[in-house]
Amino acid sequence: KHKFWETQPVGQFKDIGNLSLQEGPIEPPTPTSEVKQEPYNLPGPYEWTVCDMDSDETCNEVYNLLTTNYVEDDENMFRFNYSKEFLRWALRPPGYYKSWHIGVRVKTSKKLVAFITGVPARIRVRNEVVKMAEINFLCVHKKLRSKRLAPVMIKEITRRVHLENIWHAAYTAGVVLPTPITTCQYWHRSLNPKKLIDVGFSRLGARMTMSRTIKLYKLPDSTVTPGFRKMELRDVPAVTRLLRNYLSQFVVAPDFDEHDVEHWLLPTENVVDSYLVDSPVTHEVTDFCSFYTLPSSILGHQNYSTLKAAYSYYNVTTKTPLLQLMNDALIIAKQKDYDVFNALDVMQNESFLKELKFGPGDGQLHYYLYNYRLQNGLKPMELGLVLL
Ligand code: MYA
Ligand code: JJ1
Repeated sequence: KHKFWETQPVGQFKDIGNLSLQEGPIEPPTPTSEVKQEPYNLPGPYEWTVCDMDSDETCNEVYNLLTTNYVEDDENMFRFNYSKEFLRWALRPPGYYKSWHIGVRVKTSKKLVAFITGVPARIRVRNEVVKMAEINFLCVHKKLRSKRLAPVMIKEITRRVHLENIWHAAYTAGVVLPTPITTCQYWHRSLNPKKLIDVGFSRLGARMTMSRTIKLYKLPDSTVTPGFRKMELRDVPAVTRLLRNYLSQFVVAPDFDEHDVEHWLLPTENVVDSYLVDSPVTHEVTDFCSFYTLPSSILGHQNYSTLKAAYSYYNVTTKTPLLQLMNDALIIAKQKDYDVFNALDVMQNESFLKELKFGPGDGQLHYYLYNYRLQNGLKPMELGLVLL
C-alpha cells in the first residue's frame, strides 16, 4: 500500500499497539563518513539545485512554485500563499543549513519544478532533547505529479540531514502516512464574516442572516488587558523563560533557547506577531501570545484574490486568563485586517476555541516523527509543537 513509506524508519501501521517495541530511535546512527556521499539519482530530465534564499531571484522562483503548486483544501478553493519574507524567515533560523533548501530544476530550461526543505531544531520527546530536522514545503509541480519524485526528494533530504549527524525529523501533512503521532483539528474564528461567506470559506449558519452573523463575530476596537503590548528585543530573556517553563508540560515540544525565541517570536511585519502582558504593577512579563501570517490565494473568484489568515502560534499565561489573552489576540488581528484567525487543538487551545467562537474546519493536520517511535499516540493537547 505504501511502497515507499514501508521502507522507512517510521512507525508502521502493522506495529500499532505492539508493546514489545521500545520508545526511541528506530535505527541507530552511523558514522557520517558512512553516509552516501553522492546525491540520489533523479529521472534524466531533472537536476538538483541548492536554493539560496538570500538571493531575491531564487526566492522569487521558490515563491512562484509554491504559490501555484503548494497545498490546497479538499475542494481546491484555496491554496497557501506563503510570502517571500515568510519563506526567508521560516528557512533561515539559527544554525540553518543552506544545503537543506533543495530544489529540482529541468536541466534544459532551468525551470524550478520541485522543492523540499529542512531546518534544524531541538525537540524534546518526554525527557529527552533530540536534534531533529523540521521538514516542510515539499512541493512537486502539478504537471509532474505521481511520477515518484517525492520519495527521491525525501531520500535526498534525509541524506543531507544525516551528513550533519542528525538522525531524526518532525513534519506535518494533511494526508495520512505511516504513522501519525497525533492528528489535530483546524479551527477557524471569523473576523470578516461577510468576505469569508462571499468567497466560500464559510457559510451562513442555519437561521442566520448576514447582519446577525456580522454582529455575532463583532469584537471590541481595542484590547482589554492592562499592560498588553507588542514584544520587543529586550523581552527575549523573559519570554524565553516563560515559554520554556510552559512547554515543559507537553510530551513533544521544541527546546527553545534565547536565540530561537529571538528568531521565531520577535515580531516581523506580516510574518510573525507577538504580544505580551507587561504587568503595570511589577513590570514583569506574565503572559504572551503570538500568531503567524499565512494568506491563502482564493482560486477563481470574481472579487477577491487573497484571504488574510492569522495562525495561532505559541501562547503562554501565568496571570491573565487564556480566554482573555486570546480574545486580545483576536482584537489585534481584527485591527490588522485579517479575515480569519486559525488555530489547532494543540496545547491548551481547546479551553478557548468554543467560547471565542472558533468553529471546526474541514481540514486536519497529522504530525509525524522520522526515526523515533512513540509507544502510544498523543492527544493533541499533549503536543507543544507548531510547525509553519
Ligand atoms: S506536507 C506538504 C506537502 N505538499 C503538498 O501537499 C503540496 C501539493 N502536493 C504536492 O506537491 C505533491 O502531491 C507531493 C507528493 C510533493 C506532496 N509527505 O512523487 P509521488 C508519498 C510525505 O508520486 P506526488 C510537507 O511539506 C505518498 O504516500 N510523503 O507523489 C511535509 C507516496 O508514498 P507511498 C508524501 O503527489 C513533508 C509517494 O509520496 C506526501 O507527485 C514531509 C508518492 O510520490 C507528503 N505530504 O508528490 C516529507 N504526499 O507509496 C517526509 C505524498 O509510500 C519527510 N507522499 O505511499 C520525512 C523526514 C525526512 C528527513 C529525515 C532526516 C533524518
Ligand atoms: O481552511 C480550511 N478549511 C476551510 C475552508 C473550506 C473550504 C472548502 N473546502 C473551512 N472553513 C470553515 C470555516 C467556518 C468558520 C465559521 C465557524 C465554522 C467554520 O473549514 C482547512 C482547514 O480546516 N484547510 C485546508 O484544508 C488546507 C490544508 C490543510 C492541511 C495542511 C497541510 C500542511 C502542510 C504541512 O506543512
